[in-house]
Amino acid sequence: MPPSPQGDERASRPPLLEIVVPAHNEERRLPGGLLQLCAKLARMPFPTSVIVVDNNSTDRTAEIVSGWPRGSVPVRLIQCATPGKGAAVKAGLLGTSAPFVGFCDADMATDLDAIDVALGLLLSGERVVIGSRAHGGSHVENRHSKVRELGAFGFRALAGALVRGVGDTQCGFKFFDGVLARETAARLRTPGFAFDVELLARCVERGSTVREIPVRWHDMPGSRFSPARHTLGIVLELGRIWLRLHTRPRPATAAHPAWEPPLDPVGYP
Ligand SMILES: Nc1nc2c(ncn2[C@@H]2O[C@H](COP(=O)(O)OP(=O)(O)O)[C@@H](O)[C@H]2O)c(=O)[nH]1
Ligand SMILES: [Mg+2]
Repeated sequence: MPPSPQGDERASRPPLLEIVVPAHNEERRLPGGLLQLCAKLARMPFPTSVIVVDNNSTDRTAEIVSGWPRGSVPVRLIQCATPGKGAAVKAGLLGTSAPFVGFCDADMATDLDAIDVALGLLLSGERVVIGSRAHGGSHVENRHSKVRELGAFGFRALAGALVRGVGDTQCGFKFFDGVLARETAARLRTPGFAFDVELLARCVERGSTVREIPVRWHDMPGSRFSPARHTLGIVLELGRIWLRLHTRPRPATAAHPAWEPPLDPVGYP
């Protein structure tokens, strides 16, 4: 279908909301996911755009994005040389410029209606709004194996010690004030699946609260996550996050401004 003149006009305006989709070898799930996301964003009454971040996929992921038809929601591709979902989300967030940004998974496991709630909260002053399968109002359809469930239980216990008070750090559906997201992404060092923990911990470190919202979440087949391949890496990542957060100087917050040396009246002209 050719792009409509209104679509062209809207797509040429700077987006108010930009959404990052990390994607690795997603030729099967990405087309359906992008269709859903673009349809949802096209119904929003302001310009939006999508950034898909690929890590040298060996399938048609990149081609699908570069050949995505022009419409009212521009979709662009970023290639990230560093492997891992965390590295991809970091590259995507750093490629944004909108006042509000977020990320979601290519499989759209989280029902996209939650974008309306997230954006409403950001507009009313919240700076970090995340989908939470632990929220009492969430509807979660989970088909994970018992092994993955057990791993998730252990992960939550460790992650809870790093970002206190957050019930679900791992739902792939997070929205932010754009400036905060770009500042924290610039400091993000975790390349793999545990990156959400570091990202949230850094937002909290900068004085932001994390608002969890209910989601409708369906486990989708075709996950890139393998308990056998990824568990050890994730535990190591959590250990490194702990070290980074507890052994480096903390950034200044409004409550704890950075110490600055007093002006030296003698050396000052
Ligand atoms: N760019 C990139 N995306 C990744 C990588 N690993 C996972 N993803 C993406 O992260 C999202 C969540 O992955 P998924 O396999 O659904 O994990 P699960 O929902 O936790 O089982 C999907 O969009 C994946 O394509 C990676 O190494 N690079
Ligand atoms: Mg998934």
